[in-house]
Amino acid sequence: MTVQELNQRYGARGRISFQEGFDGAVIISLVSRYGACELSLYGAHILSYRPVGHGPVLFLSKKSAWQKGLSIRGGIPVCWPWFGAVDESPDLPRHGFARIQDWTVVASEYTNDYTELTLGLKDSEESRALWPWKFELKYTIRVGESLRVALTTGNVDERPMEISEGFHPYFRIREIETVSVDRLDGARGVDCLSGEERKQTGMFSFAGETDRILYPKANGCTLVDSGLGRGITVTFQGTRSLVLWNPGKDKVMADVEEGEYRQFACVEPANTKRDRVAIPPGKTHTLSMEIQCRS
Ligand code: TA6
Repeated sequence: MTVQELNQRYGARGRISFQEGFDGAVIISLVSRYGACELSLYGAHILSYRPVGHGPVLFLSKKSAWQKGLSIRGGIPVCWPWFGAVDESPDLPRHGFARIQDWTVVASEYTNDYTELTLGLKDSEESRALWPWKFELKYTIRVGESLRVALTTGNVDERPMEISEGFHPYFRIREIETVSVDRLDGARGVDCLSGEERKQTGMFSFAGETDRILYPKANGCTLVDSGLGRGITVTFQGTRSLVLWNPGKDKVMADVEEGEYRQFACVEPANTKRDRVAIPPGKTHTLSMEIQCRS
């Protein structure tokens, strides 16, 4: 569908609009009385979220690639149908292919309290060449008093399916050394850099390059940012684990400017390769996340 057709069919003045973006991607704006969010149909990638009364909640790298076929650095990447790399097939795209494919618009809805969009992705010749399963993905994004997202995997194949997945939000912060994450005390977990099983004690902080999987007792945590004087609460369903990542000062990344690592922290509800989800034929599984910003 063209941008004009999308606006005619799913748009709503002042609430939902579609426009041409980078490299032929469609950019969508969702507005409610509590805040606004922008996303690209390419990758179903949330690019920005700004609640009323707060600054931007998400980080976007100044050096992000804006080219189809490449992932966007920042915002909320959707990692599916695998999280991270596929060890036995290192040439496969990291974090799966959902974030580097064009999605379609399935539905839009708005009320006095929220604005919502549902996107879809189905298997294709391209996807089956990477991952030989038939699937139907539905991704719902709701901007209300919080930002709520839900990713539902439908196994429309005749065989059982196994996925790993995750939301990979880049939260904008003042300074990586002055943020911490609460409610992770006592969580068991793994340091992905050393492979060491490690239990978290006290508030979690990002000391240098950080890549940890934690299994918190609660299904939520708050990224406490003393620099910006705010907390970003992340609650999640459909997984028991969180990935916490920051590349640190020494990791050179082509799409992250030198020093930019200080301005973001990733707190990722995910079913990683250690926690793959089995979905029988004809069944579904949903991973959801809610983000709320408080001063
Ligand atoms: O956040 C966990 C992680 O898997 C890290 O290991 C790091 O690779 C990060 O994701 C970013 O991955 P990307 O493929 O987007 O560069």
